[in-house]
Amino acid sequence: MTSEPTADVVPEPYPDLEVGHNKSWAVGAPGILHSMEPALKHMGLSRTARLALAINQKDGFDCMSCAWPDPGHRNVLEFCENGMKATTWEATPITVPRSFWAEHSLTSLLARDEYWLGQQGRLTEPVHKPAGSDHYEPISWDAAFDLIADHLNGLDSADRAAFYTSGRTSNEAAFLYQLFVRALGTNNLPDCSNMCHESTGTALGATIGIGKSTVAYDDFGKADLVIVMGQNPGTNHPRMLTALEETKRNGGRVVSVNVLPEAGLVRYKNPQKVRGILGKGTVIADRFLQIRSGGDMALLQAVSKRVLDAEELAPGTVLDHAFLEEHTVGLDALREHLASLDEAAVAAATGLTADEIDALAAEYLAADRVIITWAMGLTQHKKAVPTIKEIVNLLLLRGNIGKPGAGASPIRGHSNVQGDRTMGIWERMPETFLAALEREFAFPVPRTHGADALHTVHGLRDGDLDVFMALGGNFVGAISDTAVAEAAMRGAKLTVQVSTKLNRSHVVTGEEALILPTLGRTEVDLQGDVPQFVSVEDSVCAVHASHGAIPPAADGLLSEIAIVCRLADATLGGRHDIPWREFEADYDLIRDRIARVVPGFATFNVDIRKQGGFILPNGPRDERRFDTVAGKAMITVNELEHIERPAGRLILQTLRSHDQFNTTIYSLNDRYRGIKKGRDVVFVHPDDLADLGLDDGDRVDVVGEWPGQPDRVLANQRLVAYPTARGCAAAYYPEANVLVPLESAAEESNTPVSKAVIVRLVPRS
Ligand SMILES: Nc1nc2c(c(=O)[nH]1)N[C@H]1C(S)=C(S)[C@@H](COP(=O)(O)OP(=O)(O)OC[C@H]3O[C@@H](n4cnc5c(=O)[nH]c(N)nc54)[C@H](O)[C@@H]3O)O[C@H]1N2
Ligand SMILES: Nc1nc2c(c(=O)[nH]1)N[C@H]1C(S)=C(S)[C@@H](COP(=O)(O)OP(=O)(O)OC[C@H]3O[C@@H](n4cnc5c(=O)[nH]c(N)nc54)[C@H](O)[C@@H]3O)O[C@H]1N2
Ligand SMILES: [Mo]
Repeated sequence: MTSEPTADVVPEPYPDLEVGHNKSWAVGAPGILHSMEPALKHMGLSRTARLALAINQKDGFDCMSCAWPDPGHRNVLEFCENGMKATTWEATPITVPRSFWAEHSLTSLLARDEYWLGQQGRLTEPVHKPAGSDHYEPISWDAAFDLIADHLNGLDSADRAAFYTSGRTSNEAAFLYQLFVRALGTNNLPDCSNMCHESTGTALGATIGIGKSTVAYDDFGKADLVIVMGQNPGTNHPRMLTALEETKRNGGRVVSVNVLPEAGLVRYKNPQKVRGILGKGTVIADRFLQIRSGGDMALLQAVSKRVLDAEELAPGTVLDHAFLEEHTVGLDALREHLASLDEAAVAAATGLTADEIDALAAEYLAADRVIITWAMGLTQHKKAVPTIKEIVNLLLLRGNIGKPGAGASPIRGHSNVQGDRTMGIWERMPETFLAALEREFAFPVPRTHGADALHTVHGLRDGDLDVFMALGGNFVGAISDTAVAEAAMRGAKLTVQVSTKLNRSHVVTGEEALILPTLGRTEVDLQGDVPQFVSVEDSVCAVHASHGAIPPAADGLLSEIAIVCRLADATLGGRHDIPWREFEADYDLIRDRIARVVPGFATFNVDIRKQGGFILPNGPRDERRFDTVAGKAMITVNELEHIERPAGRLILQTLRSHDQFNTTIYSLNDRYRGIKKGRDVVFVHPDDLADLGLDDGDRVDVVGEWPGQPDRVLANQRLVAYPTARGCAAAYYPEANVLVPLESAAEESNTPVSKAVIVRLVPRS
C-alpha cells in the first residue's frame, strides 16, 4: 500500500463547529437584523445610520459587495444583508495600532487565518518590511514612494514588474494606474478578472464582439424565462432576487441549473417588503436542474439540438430566421455538428434524465424572451469558454439577443471589475485603446501582451519578475495552488500592497515589502477642501458616481488616486508630460482624459452628474451590431468534453460561504447551508459517502490529484452529508485553494479551474 501524503500544516478543527440542515429560503428580516448587529456594536447608531442610508443611493456610495445594478427606483434602504456586512467591515472604527507591528512578527502572523487578520481593523499608516527583517515598521509616505521608484527605475526592463488590480478600484484610479504602468513601459496588468469572468470576456468577445452583458436592468421584468446557471444569487448577488421576483410577478419563469440546491433560488423573502418579512416569500425557481459539475456544455448542446429538431418538425416556426439570416454566421455547421450529438455522453456529463432536458427545451421554446445569466459555476471550468459560447448559440437560435427581455447576462463579482476593464486594466487591451492612449498622452505605449494572474505566478516562480504591486485584493489568497503561489511570491525583490485591511498577501512577502493603507469607498475623499467622487460600472454597463459618506478611519490615509499619482510622479518624474499632481487635486481632470480615450465616455463629466449616471453603448443590446471578425454574431461549433471521474474520486468545487466576501471572512457561519462556527467542512452526497464507506461527521484529509504531480492536501476536514449532485463535493474558498493545481486552467481564458478538482477522501486515523 502506498503511504498517503501529509499536509505541511494540519489545521486544528474549529472547536465549536455546528452542522444543521440546509435552508430553502433566503434573505428576509432575520437576514437584515443579523447583518446590523456587528455594525451597531462597533460603530454606534449614527455612523451605522449614515452608512445604511447612503448605500446605493443617488448621492451616496456604490455598495462594494457585488456588481449587481441599481434599479431606476431606489428603496430607502437599497442594500442587502451582505452589502451591509461589506460596508460595515470597511467602515469599522477599529484600526491597527502602531504598536501592532513591533508586537507581531511576520512569522507569527503567518499562523493567523484570514478571519483573524481581517478582524484587526483598518490599516492607517504606511509600513515597510526591510530585507532580512521579520517585522514591518512605519515609514513616511514620501519615503515609501521613493523606495518603490528606486526599485522600478533600477529594473532592466519594466516587464520585470507586475501590477495587479482587484475589482473594487474606481474607474478613475484604474485609469491612472494603467496609465502609470504603461508609461513605465509594460502591459503586466493582471487582475482578479483573470480568476473570475475572464472566460466570459473571451467567449462573448469572440462570438458577439463585446465581453459584457447584453441586457439592461429592466429586461428582467420583461423576460418570459430567466435561466440562472452556475450562480448562487441568494448569497453573492442578493438584490438580483428582487429582479427575479419582478420576472415572476410579470408572468415569467425562472430555471436554476446548479450542482447544489441554493437557498435563494428555492424561495426568497424580499426584505424590502412587508410580505417578505412576514409572509412565506416568493418561490423563485420554477424548475431546478441539478447538474453534474462541468456538465453545462452538454446540457446546452442538448437543448440547442432539441430546438433544431423542433424546427425540422415544423419548419419556419421555431427559429428566428430573419435574425439568423441578417445577423449571424455558422448555423449550418452547428446543425450538422449537433445532428450527431451523443445523448449517452450528455447523460453522463450532466447526470440529468432525457425528460429533464426535454422539459428545459420546452421552457425555452415556450418563451419569446429569454435571459441566461451565469457566474463562477460556468467560468471556472476547463471548458468554460466553449460552454459560454454554447449559451450564445442557444440564445441566437431564437433571436434572444438585442431585444427587450432577452440576452446573455454574465453577473460580475467585484463591484467595479467591469469598469476596471473598460478603463484599461487588462494585460491585452485592444489596439484601438492603446492607440488612443498614445494619442492622448504622447508616449510610446507598449504593445506586447503582458502577464495575467497565472502568468504572474509563473513569472515570480521562474525569476522573471522582481516587483509585484497590488492595487487592492489578496493575490496569494485568491490565486490557485496556495503553496506554489506563496513560494513564488517570496522570490520577489519587492512586494507592495495598497489595502484597507490586513490579509494573507501582507504576510507572504518579497524580500522587501510595503503596505500602503488607503481610503475605502464609504469614506469622504477630500482633496484640499473639496470632496471628490469616483465612478463605477455595474454588470449591465451602467456607470454612476460614488460619493463617500463617513469620515475616514484615520487621518493621513490617501485615496487610491493620490497613491497612484504620487507613485507615478516619484517614479516617472518629468519623463512624460502627464500632470499627476493636478489629477490628484481634481478628479474631474482625470475624467476629462478618460473622455478622450475610452469610447462611450465623451461627455463623462456631464453625464456622471446626472441622476443615476448613464448607460454605456452596447452594440448587440442596442442595435444588434456584432463587432466580430465576421461582422456578425458567430454561432460556433464546440467539441463536447466532460470531466472523467476516476473510481473512488469526487469532483470538488470551491465556493463561497454566506458570510464571506472572497478571501474576507466576516464570520464562520454559512447559514443557508446549515453551518455554524467553522469552515473546515466538505459537502458530499450521502450516497457517495456510503459508497466510499464514510459517514457524516467523519474527519478526512482531502487529497487533490493532478497527473504527474505530487498530491496536494487539505487536511482534517469534517464530512457533511449534503444534497449536492452525485459524484460532486464542495469546500470553501480560499482554504481549498491549496488543492487547485497551478496547471489547471481554463482553455483560452487561463482562469484557474476552481470548480473541478479531482479529490479522494482519506479518513484520518
Ligand atoms: N456575499 C458575497 N458576495 C459576493 C462575493 C462573495 O464572496 N460574497 N464574491 C463576488 C465575486 S468576486 C463573484 S465572482 C461572485 C461569485 O458568485 P457565484 O458564482 O454565485 O459564487 P460561488 O460561491 O463561486 O458559486 C458558484 C455557484 O455555481 C455552482 N456550480 C459549481 N459548479 C457548477 C457547474 O459545473 N455547473 C453549474 N451549473 N453550477 C455549478 C455552485 O453550486 C454555486 O452555486 O459573487 C460576488 N459577490
Ligand atoms: N478556489 C477559488 N479561488 C478563487 C475563486 C473561487 O471561486 N475559488 N474566485 C476567484 C474570484 S471570482 C475572484 S474575483 C478573486 C478575488 O481576488 P481578490 O480581489 O484579489 O480578493 P479579495 O478577497 O476580494 O480582496 C480582499 C482585500 O482587498 C482589500 N480591499 C478591500 N477594499 C479595498 C479598497 O477599497 N481598496 C483597496 N486598495 N483595497 C481594498 C482588503 O485589504 C481585502 O483584504 O478570487 C478568485 N479565487
Ligand atoms: Mo469574482
